[in-house]
Amino acid sequence: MKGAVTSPGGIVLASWGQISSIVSKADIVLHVLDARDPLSTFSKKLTHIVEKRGKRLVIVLNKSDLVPRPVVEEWKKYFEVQGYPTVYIAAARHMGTLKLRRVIKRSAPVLPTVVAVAGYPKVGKSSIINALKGKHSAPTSPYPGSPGYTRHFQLYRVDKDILVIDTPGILPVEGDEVERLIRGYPPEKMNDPVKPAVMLIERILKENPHAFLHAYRIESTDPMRILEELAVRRGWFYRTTREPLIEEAARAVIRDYHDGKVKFYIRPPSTQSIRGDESSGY
Ligand SMILES: Nc1nc2c(ncn2[C@@H]2O[C@H](COP(=O)(O)OP(=O)(O)OP(=O)(O)O)[C@@H](O)[C@H]2O)c(=O)[nH]1
Ligand SMILES: [Mg+2]
Repeated sequence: MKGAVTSPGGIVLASWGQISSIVSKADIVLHVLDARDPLSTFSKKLTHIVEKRGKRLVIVLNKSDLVPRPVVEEWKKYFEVQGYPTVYIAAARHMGTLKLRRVIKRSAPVLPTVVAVAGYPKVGKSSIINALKGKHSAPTSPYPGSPGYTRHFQLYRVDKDILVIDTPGILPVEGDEVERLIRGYPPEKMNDPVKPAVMLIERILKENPHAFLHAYRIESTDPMRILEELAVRRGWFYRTTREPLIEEAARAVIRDYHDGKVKFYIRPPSTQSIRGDESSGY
């Protein structure tokens, strides 16, 4: 198997060579998406690899506890219309695991079956394995690169019929820029956390203009003002100039997004297709 790759932020990721090799070994691939923003965490390249090898792909919308039920139901329909069996779960709360187990067994060509879990960093791949197993076996962590994140491929037995392979995250180069930045760098190691935080704040405000009022009691809807006010409230100032330390506020916003403390979700587009053109680029 070819070696892993490292993100510019120093996070160990799965290479496409490794993913291809794991897909070849698996019967089913769970493509885990963040239910709050499924399209930004969807990898067309992964689905093409799975389809090319004739394996079954199941979309798993995780963190569905952070999204209203009717919205996650809409997303489920959205992906099913595109031909993907789809399940929504909240792995951290062990919700939806019976359903997921059922879909795995129904999709399996033979039992016992080998299932690979793949997706962007921090969508909850390892948490899903723990939820299926019913106990904490696969290490997990809250932020990209924080201790416990997945660096190696590892096989877990979930029950007598299901073996699951945990994988490090993937970050397609053609993928969403905000996600590549906030999932490719540990927040504390970002040289410029302000740019991704501003992009993230803009995306969040577009869907939920009250997100920062609810999260921080900040009324402004200007991204830089939000960062300044947050820094002031938390007492984060440059020692020399006493100006608000907006970099620290930017890191806090990114962490609070990962933690689900800033409330946000996207509704599915009504017509857009995610399948795209097979010949388009990779
Ligand atoms: N709210 C919520 N948080 C979740 C859920 N599932 C996982 N998380 C949290 O999301 C974070 C990331 O979970 P992991 O299982 O480590 O994610 P991963 O995809 O394996 O991450 P990498 O190994 O770094 O690629 C952890 O803090 C989990 O507690 C969920 O269903 N709801
Ligand atoms: Mg993991």
